[in-house]
Amino acid sequence: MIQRCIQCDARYPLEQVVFTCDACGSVLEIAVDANSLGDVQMCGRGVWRYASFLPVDASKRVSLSEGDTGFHPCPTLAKMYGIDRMFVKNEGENPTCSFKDRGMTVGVTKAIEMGAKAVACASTGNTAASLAAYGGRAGLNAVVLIPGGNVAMGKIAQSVAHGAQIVQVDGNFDDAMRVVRELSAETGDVYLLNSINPFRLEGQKTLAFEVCEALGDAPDALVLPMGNAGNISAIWKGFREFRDAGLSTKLPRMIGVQAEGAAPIAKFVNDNLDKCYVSEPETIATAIRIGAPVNWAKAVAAIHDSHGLAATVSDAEILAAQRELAHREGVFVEPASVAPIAYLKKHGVDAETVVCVTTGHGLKDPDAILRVEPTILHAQPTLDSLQEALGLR
Ligand code: AN7
Repeated sequence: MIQRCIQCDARYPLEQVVFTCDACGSVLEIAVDANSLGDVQMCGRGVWRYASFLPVDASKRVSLSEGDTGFHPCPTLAKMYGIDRMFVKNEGENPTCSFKDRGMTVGVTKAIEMGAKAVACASTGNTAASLAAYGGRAGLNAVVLIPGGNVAMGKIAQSVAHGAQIVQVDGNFDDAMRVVRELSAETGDVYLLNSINPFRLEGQKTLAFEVCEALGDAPDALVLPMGNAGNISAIWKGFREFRDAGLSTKLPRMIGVQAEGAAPIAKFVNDNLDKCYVSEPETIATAIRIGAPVNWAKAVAAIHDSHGLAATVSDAEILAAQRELAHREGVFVEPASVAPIAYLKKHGVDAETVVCVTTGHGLKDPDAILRVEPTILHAQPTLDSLQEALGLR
């Protein structure tokens, strides 16, 4: 395995700390020749089951048993939306309740291999919570930069609990991202663990492997939210590697969904913009309130190569779908995570088997669900009063 520039194919050894190509400035990926993996050994469960596909020493892993998340059939919603077979891969069932843990277990293991003293990220909340947990466990100082306001309460609570140094930056996520990149470039000891780090994305690709194993092959379509677009890139890479290793036969269409007010990739793909960027991104789905996605080039390639698409949904559609998924299927996820469901509710999909990736737990952001005043009945502690409150008499 080696690090490779996705644009100009320049190569860098795995031991080199480098996030963008010295030659052309584009992002890097880990080149894995899955054809040559031979008989792949898959033992145990979760991310490390797929250690043969990962570019770090599994015996030194920093792990909290990430991956192996719930894979839930959604027959009620499938029927409502006119879809043959619909599943939710619920990444809220990871240790810190988001998909970031898949990447962080590999990324922090890499940080230890590289002798880092500290790990850092800019984050809309979930990366920070995950970095704080894994960094703390590994004995590293964790530095998390969050945008001013608009970070969900549960995520901040996690970063506090895990003992991170939390810096609120006067600006949005994109500003925080720029300055944390400057910090890690300046200070060799601070290892950057945003999704511009290709090692982190290697962990995230294992979601594709789990889905293939659960279904016996890849689905026809995979729908997921996009922010920095690391996850769609990672998962698409995973599907290709599993197929190249002879472990699956199909590839899914990759459907990336953004919130209307923060949709640089959907606009870039659908409206032929010359730059993948929106200023002042705004959405209730604060996790994906991102205007300058660092992995846009990888995501655009994934959408193009898979014959997929990039779409948008409104905040109102997100909130409606959030309740519908929780109510009808018992799966409560945060607003960003439900963008794929909102998309399917609105448009359906021309595919037999569809998998939605719900990326983070609903309790991360209790304020979002409680924006609409909940109906809470009141009763005296007597049977009469209870029956009356419930309208049973
Ligand atoms: C719940 O934590 O960017 O497209 O800083 O928390 O891979 O960026 C979070 C992103 C989707 C988008 N769903 O994933 C961060 C951060 C949830 C998220 C995304 C995020 P990418």
